[in-house]
Amino acid sequence: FSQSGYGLWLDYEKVNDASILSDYQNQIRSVYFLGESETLNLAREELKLGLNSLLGSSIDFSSTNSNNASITVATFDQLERKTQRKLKKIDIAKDGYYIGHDSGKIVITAKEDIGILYGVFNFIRLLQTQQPIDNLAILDAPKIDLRILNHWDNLDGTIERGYAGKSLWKWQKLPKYIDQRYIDYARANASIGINGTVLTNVNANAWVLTPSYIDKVAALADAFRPYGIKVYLTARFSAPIEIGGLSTADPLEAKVQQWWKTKIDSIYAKIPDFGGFLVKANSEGQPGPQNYGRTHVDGANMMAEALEPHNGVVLWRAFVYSEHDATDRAKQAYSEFVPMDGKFKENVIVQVKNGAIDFQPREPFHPIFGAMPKTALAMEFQITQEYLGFSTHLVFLPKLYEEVLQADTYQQGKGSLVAKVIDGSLDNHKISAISGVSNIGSDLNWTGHPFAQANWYGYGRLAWDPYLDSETIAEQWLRSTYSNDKDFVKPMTDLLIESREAVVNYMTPLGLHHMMDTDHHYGPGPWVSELPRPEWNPTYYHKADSKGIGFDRTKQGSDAIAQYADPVAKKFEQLDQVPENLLLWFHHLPWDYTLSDGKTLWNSLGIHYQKGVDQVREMKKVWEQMSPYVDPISHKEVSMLLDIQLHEAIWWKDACMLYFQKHSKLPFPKAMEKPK
Ligand code: GCW
Repeated sequence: FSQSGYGLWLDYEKVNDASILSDYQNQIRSVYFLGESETLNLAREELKLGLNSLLGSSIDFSSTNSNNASITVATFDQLERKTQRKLKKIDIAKDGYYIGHDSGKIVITAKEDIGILYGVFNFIRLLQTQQPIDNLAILDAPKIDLRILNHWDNLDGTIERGYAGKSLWKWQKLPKYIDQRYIDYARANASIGINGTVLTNVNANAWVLTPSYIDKVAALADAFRPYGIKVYLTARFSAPIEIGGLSTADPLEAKVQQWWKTKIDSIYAKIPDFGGFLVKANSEGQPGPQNYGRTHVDGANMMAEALEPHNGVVLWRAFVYSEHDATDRAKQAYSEFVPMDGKFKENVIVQVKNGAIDFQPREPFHPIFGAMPKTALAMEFQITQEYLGFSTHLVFLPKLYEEVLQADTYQQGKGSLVAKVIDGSLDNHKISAISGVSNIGSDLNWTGHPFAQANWYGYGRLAWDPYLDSETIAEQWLRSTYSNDKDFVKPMTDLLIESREAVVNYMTPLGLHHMMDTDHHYGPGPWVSELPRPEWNPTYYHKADSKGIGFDRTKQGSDAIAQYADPVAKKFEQLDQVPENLLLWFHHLPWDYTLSDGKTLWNSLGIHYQKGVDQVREMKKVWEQMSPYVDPISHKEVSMLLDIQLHEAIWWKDACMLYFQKHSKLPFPKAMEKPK
């Protein structure tokens, strides 16, 4: 499996460092594992597999003999019952676990079965990454309640913005045929703490809500349940018309409300722990409450009311922009949603993309974060690389996620981090959620690019703990997936971390955005200006002309900056304070504008494009050195992908600079390689 990458970060190869191995072998000889349940059985099997493979020996497992077992695994209650002693109270949060030492032996405990599974996976990770285990005291629990993948999978097996093959869901063979892949998928997700999956595209097909599909969804839910994963569906707002025979989907009509209620009850009859709905309404042509003169609140609350008795939630997306307002797309979601703060029911979570435009290589954080304190807000990240070179370019996205999560909204003073909005701690929300648009498909290696696995992994780790740093995540993934050798781990961690800035440099440096070519969003298209909706044209975003470049979002321009809290707005507004990497996001500046390092804007642009190209060249060089640590097939695979990435980084540089030169009429900076 290791050659194909199918085993992801869960290939438990034998520990290759002799002294670490013997240390582990000395400390782990037998396991006392208590309890029986579907989830606990999975945890037991996982631990067996992990220990036997990593230690290269057969470890004794018992559920009766606790004598001298080197590891005890049991829920807290079971532990107390069995040992007949009151244990020191450890405050383990829901879904959390504790790994520690008790009288010199290792204990893995949790309140709930799922916590045991998470604890086991994390214990295995310690061994995989060759951490010391002689003095453990790890109390860990997820900081976000709903840690969800969003699949943009269509019922015909295609995936919108999917670059790793077809959908995993074999609708035609369900419900009776349970593909082994569903199990492997659930296991991988559980290993990083993901606990929810939206099976279908937000551009939804109402058919998934018909009884025969619900049976299929129920079969998937049954397969995922032992791994602690709930299923969700996307609900097409006009479903009452399309599959219900009604003449309207007006959320204030009693018969529409009744239709949803009956529908939802029938889903819960088959799937008692169904998670709820994700809804894209009145966005990019999708139907919604506004078709009937109603608001997002009317629509979301109607569904929420029907889901409430079952503890289901509505994830209502805030990704809206209207063709009727051409001034600044970046302002629209905020303008529409912030006035609705406080009007949504408690089981509605408004799901907001990380930035106000659309999953660009770099965007400032979405101004909605922190600005709707009375509403639970979910983060929506894109794991699939729609605007970042598909599954062809190597880009480590946790670096991007971290930047957004760590951004300070200042909505309640310094320290009002986006992460605190999302985990609910800033505004004391009962429920918190995070979504990642999946990059998973039927490709043997799951994600198209072998390194795109790191983005799935990293998303999961940050969903569990949005305060983790991306370097730690990179290192853990590299160690678990490839090798613990320091000559591999160090340069490759640096490479992963750098890869994000590289893509920004060769695609959209200095705050440029949305310059990708039409529809497919692959490759440069800064010249595109004739699409029917103005905000689909790259020219709308960079506004290059003979005088200069950039989108003026200051008071003199669209004033989008005013949507941020004061200190942030001031920073973005002022040229001497705005971060240079967002300069042209917020300002329109002359070509000869001088940057802080004394270079002109024009020259700096060329230098950034060049830097992106150079960074990819460097990535290639580093990778070439890595062949001792990676199997030859995987090594070659990534080498070929990096070749394409380099070729395309040059394409981006040349295309953009040649196009901008038509406006600036200036010679290319010396440091830039001339287009061929
Ligand atoms: O990023 C854009 C994509 C669409 C997508 C939309 C959305 C699912 O180009 O493919 O539709 O956003 O997020 O709804």
